[in-house]
Amino acid sequence: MTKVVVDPITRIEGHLRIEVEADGGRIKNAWASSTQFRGIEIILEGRDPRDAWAFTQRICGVCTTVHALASCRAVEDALGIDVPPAGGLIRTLVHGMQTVQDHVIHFYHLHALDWVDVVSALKADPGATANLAASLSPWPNNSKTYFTEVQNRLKSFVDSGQLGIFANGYWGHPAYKLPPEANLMAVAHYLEALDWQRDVIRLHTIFAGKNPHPNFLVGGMASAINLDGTATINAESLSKIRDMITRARLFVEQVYWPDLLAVASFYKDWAKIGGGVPNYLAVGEYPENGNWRDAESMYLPSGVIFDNDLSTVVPYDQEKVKEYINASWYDYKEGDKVALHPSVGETIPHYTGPEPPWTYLQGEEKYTWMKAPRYDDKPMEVGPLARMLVAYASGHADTKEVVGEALGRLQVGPAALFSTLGRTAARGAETLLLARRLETWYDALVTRIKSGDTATFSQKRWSPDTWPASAEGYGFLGAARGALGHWVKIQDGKIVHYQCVVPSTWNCSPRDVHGATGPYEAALMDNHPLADPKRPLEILRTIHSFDPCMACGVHVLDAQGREVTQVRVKG
Ligand code: NFE
Ligand code: MG
Repeated sequence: MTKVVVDPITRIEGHLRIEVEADGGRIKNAWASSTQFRGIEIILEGRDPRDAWAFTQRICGVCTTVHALASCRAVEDALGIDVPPAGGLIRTLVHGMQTVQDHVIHFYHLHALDWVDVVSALKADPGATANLAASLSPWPNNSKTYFTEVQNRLKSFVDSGQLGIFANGYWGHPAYKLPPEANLMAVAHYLEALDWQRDVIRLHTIFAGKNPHPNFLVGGMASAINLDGTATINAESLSKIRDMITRARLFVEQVYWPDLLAVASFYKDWAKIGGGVPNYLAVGEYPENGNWRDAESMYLPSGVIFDNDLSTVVPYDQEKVKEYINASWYDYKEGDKVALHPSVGETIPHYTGPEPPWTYLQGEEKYTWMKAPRYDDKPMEVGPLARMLVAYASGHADTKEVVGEALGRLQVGPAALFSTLGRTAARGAETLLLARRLETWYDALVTRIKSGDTATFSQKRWSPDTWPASAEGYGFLGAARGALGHWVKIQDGKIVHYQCVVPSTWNCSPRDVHGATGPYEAALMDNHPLADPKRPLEILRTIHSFDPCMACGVHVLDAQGREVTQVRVKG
């Protein structure tokens, strides 16, 4: 057995350590550890619930809207606050564009280089690259001149001995399969996506003041609409929004989606690797009438799939969510073996591991700062794949069309979705659906505004005098990385209890009391190759396919700011 430690996993948000045991070119066992502790749930206690969104939003700088929205919903649920439709639709647009931007950044900047060899792109013929790109898409930038220019930029990086943002890749690894032209095309789009994402996310600055960390408001949005105003959302700013939405859709349709399918076609063996946990959970998202309480209005449905069975979607019930800590550096008052529902959840940090720098955490009973959320006592994968599977199995027409297109192009059946490649393809499919749907939501908002319905905020229950002495609420969100839940208790106008169960906590969860592994661990143990333990490219492929965010997942700071930066391989 060869023991391999990858710490930190790069091109993610936060601090993630992966340990595996491998034999004969396959991974036999895996442990996922989040190595940094924070404390957001604790610092919310005693605060005004109307401020909670701004604190929880700082959990993460990547999904910079999602905790704010989940928090607003939790407080609105507790206090019986309704959001006016125009305010709700603005939230849908803000969250929708967030997800589209986040998924595209993930593909090009966090994940593509697991599949795309930057150094090989130097060998590409720019004319042939232009022909390849033209065969895939009508995107106007795909000319020989353009690819020559990108290749020259890359050459100057390499000639200077500084690959810059492309330093430290496993270039030349035999698991890279793309021809040089496909590599050059993808690198060009990597660079182009940097400009694109900056432009389209300006939607947040118009609707919510800034990005990252746009402004939200319990009871609606702090965005006044007056078509004739100058400091409000007006006809001119709406037309800018419309342009951003079009730009978002065109890039996704003509660049991201064709690139993804083209790259995937060279890696079809990854449709049989890295599935792992066979259970999938989606909470539903994107209220099309602006009312998050209206399950019927959700563009993407909620539901749960067990054992890879796409014939049955079980309704989601938040009461069935519980968190274990038997393998996590926390205590529960009732001991280590129980699972607690988040409404009575406890955050009592208690580090019991060895003094860093660690040799191995495997073999320790507790090995991570992640708790282990379970649904009906089962580990669950959450995220775009879970959402696309739940939607597909529920007969959601748009999803069936787009996922069907991908399966047809790759000539694989739906079972191929339960894999590393399936996870990455599902994220692209979801991006395409949302990028197209943004226009529908924009039109719904404009129709409302034209009819004179411009209220974005409800003041009715703003004052604490109107609140009950005690209240309890649950807010959910179909966040970019998956199902997110916030649970709040309010007493005499103040927060007395707050818990977040977050997408990356689900996916990076450790073993539970039954010994069941979390999704990252299970995926690495599912028919998983590791050709060269010194260059663990395959581990990156599968872990990145989940789009990990440790900041979200632990949401709870290492006071000593420890840094652990080696990749260690022990024979
Ligand atoms: Ni920090 Fe976040 C949340 C996670 S969702 S990225 O919630 O996990 O995109
Ligand atoms: Mg939590």
